[in-house]
Amino acid sequence: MDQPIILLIVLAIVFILVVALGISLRVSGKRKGLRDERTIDADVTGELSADEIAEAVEKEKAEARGSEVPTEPAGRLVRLRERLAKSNTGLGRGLLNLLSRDNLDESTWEEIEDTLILADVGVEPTTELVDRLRERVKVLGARDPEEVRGLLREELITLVDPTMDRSLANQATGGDPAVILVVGVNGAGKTTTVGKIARVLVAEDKTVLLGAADTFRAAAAEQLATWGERVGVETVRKEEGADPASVAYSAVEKGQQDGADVVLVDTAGRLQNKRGLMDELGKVKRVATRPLGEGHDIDEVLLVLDATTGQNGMQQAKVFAEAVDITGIVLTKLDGTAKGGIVVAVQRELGVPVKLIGLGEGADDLAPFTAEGFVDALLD
Ligand SMILES: Nc1nc2c(ncn2[C@@H]2O[C@H](COP(=O)(O)OP(=O)(O)OP(=O)(O)O)[C@@H](O)[C@H]2O)c(=O)[nH]1
Ligand SMILES: [Mg+2]
Repeated sequence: MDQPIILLIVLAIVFILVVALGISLRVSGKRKGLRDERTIDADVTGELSADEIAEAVEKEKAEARGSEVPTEPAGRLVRLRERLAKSNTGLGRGLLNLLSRDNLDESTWEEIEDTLILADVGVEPTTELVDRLRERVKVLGARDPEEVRGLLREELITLVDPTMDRSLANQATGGDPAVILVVGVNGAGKTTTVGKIARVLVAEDKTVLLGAADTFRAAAAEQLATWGERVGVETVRKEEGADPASVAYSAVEKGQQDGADVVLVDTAGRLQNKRGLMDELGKVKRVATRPLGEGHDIDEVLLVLDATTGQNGMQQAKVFAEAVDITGIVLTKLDGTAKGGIVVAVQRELGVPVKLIGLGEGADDLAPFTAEGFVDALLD
């Protein structure tokens, strides 16, 4: 062979070797970079507990699904309590200021009554509370502000009633999903609340399905489906003007087939008169659980009530309560009002517990209601 050809072949082999070496160095450099990043992550986050690792895995999974990740429940409650405390300073602070006056005379007690009534507590519960508090302050001769605060706390908790069962139907029984119907006047926050509840349930590892039984306008089903996507759950919907009861039926049927834990049914609030409301909600309620057979009635009917609407809202709530048996109340927009007293009034009026409270428009702005937690937030 000619010498130049041999030289060319040698050069080509050297070239290939150099390129191969270059590629392998780059790859190992990238790997090292990744390793370094991971080490930094671990340094920043420190030791991860099993829960934190599980949460991180869930987060990645949810991100892969393209949906948002619910905040961890404990953190959410702390944040919500802060917000509730802020929004209700009017009531709690007002009462504490009045009670810490040197002289608790007749006019001071009247002012205490006025403060409670202005916060929508209702006349009857207010009178009860003030009478009991007056009696106890007198008997105990309590003058120390901390002592008086303690008495007020106890009496407020009694008024809100810590003995009520505020749990929510949240799991399948015998293969049947729990069915929750959400009702209330338009704008109260029904659709938002359905989204928020779904998110809490998803965070608890429950399988959830939404039913868009507000067929009054196409945008309603759209809004619900958007919440569904956000939270990572499916929405059963039909065309605008479809029979709401048939949507509820289909949602529950699918929920049962899919082995869902909970089916949440959103309804329309825009009903012209009481007769129409009774007919429609009554039918939705009856038909929804038909796929589950005899003996499985609806598990929960939640009435969503806007806390800022005061007496007017209470009147509307009564109409809904007459139309359909309510099992729990969701009081929304407590972030926008100092009138937290409506909790007491609405429970009295309807005889059912406030189970959840809405404290903002965000997906995590929903908290379970407890008498102690609520009163402590008022008095914070
Ligand atoms: N600040 C605040 N806003 C809320 C809360 N809950 C709902 N909203 C807002 O209230 C408005 C009405 O909420 P929706 O969920 O659409 O009310 P809806 O009852 O479904 O209304 P219709 O479908 O028209 O009957 C929206 O702008 C919500 O973001 C809450 O707890 N706090
Ligand atoms: Mg709606």
